[in-house]
Amino acid sequence: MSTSTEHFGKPTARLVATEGSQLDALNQWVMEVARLTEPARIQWCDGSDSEHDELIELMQDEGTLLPLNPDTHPNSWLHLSDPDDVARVEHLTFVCTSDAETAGPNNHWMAPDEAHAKMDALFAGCMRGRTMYVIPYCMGPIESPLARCGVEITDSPYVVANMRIMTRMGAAALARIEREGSFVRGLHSIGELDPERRFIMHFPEELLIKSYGSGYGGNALLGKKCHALRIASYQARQEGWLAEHMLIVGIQNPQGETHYIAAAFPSACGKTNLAMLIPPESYRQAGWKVWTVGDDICWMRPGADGRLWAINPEAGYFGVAPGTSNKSNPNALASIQRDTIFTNVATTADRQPWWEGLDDRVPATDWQGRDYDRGNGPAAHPNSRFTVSAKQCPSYSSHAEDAQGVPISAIVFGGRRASLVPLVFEARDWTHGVLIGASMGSETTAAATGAVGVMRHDPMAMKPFCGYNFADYFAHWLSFDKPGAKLPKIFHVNWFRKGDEGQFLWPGFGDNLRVLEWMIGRVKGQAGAVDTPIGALPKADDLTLDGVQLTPEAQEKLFAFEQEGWVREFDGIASYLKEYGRRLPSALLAEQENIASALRK
Ligand code: SAT
Ligand code: MN
Repeated sequence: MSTSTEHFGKPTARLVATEGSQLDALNQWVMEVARLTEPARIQWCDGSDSEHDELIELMQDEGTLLPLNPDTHPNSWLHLSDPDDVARVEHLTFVCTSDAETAGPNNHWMAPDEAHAKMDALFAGCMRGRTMYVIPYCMGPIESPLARCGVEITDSPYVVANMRIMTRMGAAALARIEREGSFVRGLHSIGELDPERRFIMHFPEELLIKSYGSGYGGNALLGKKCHALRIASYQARQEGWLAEHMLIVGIQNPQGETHYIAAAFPSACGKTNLAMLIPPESYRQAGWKVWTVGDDICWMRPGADGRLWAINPEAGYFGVAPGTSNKSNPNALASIQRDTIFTNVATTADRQPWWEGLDDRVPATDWQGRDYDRGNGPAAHPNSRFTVSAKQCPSYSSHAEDAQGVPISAIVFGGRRASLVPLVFEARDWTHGVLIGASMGSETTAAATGAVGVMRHDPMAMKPFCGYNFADYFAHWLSFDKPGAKLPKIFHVNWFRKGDEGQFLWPGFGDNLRVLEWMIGRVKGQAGAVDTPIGALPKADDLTLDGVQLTPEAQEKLFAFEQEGWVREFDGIASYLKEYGRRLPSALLAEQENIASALRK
């Protein structure tokens, strides 16, 4: 394929479709969308360098992409969003299943007919004078049986440039679509970028997404949250696998064994940092190594050996910039020195990208392109991002592209909890682990619009992303515990516990490896722990802590089981789970009740 454009109305010479084939279906859909949106041109994207160069050129001419310093950051660009379009919009995100119960209390629901009518009215004529880009993409290594394909239609060249980094886009994906039974359709337009005319609609029964009025990552790069989590979680339930909001990291010990860990944390809670962790000096000297497989999404399914095998469906990182530094995440920083798209960061006087927490230089312009003025708030938007190919990460795992995925030894759940929740604890068994995931709470972050720092229930960090009723999702999780299964151990962590003065008690970042080491020790039956009603907790001396300075308060609180607080926590968990009514699996309720009564003893 080439990147030349075609005029709407002419037959699509681009694709030679045999009757009844997927490409035929794709062509028909593209034509249908073109009739609705009336673009001036249709461009089939092949993901080539020349196509990319043309798009970059075009966006520079339009002023939507600004060059950064080519000496310090070659091939890197800055995109500044509309100031009202800088995060996911959970209140405008819907799951449109024929029956409201299928979507569940965890989703906003709209009847499919009503949603289609609403969206089609917005899309009518919305691409007049614009180019309509058709992006065939594959989520996951192109040869992997776990991977799934989709096609996004968009009028945003910024979306095309990001999808090229975040997915396997172009000819190979199109060939796989031709081979396969189905693909996910995603229709996107930036529309007028008007928050009053903005909706992100999912039709899981039709494997279809319609997104209008936002150009921001999670709302517009439809392969990411819309496909790889909301639609994929729905498909995964039907097909017996899991689509999760998890990083995947490989921990190689000095004996050369690598254990892969999948960890779920809400957006902007450190998934990218944990996935790219640099071991503390003493660990490095002893021979520990950390390998990054993925930083946001994990698709896993049981293999023939009964273990869970996981792939990262993405090909790049859409990471939070603020706080990323040579100290917090040197691998991320090394990754983004070239060929990177920055969104809503600040710049220095010599046009280098800059954000709070990077270093102590003073920026020249802020995320709205204004001269920097302290009085206007942070220079970089708190949810400013970098988009970069996974391959640029120095710790990128040589197994990240393995078609069968990597075997998972441990699953970790975690949130931001200033109080009560200890550094780490382990589930007694799978059912208990599922309850731990279902009971997760976390303080909200800038990744979604709305208040920051508010505690909310966020089961498995999937509250914004599960494409169906959480009650059915928990039942699906429980169903993996069957004869022959060799399931990973499940843990809960809290890197964000605070002391009485409001300071973080745990150093986090590289030192989190100490906790992962304990988990691997537990997996191998070697590390110690104390049983409590909430699970098995390490004592401070079950972890390797030489080299970290913990205050007496930290020593105490990070490893403490605070019975009274947990009684109250479990009351909260009980009322939260009751929202799911009779659909909630009885095994989960029984587990919750058993622990609640053990806590009262
Ligand atoms: O905006 S995204 O959904 O892509 C990133 C995130 O919030 O996790
Ligand atoms: Mn995420």
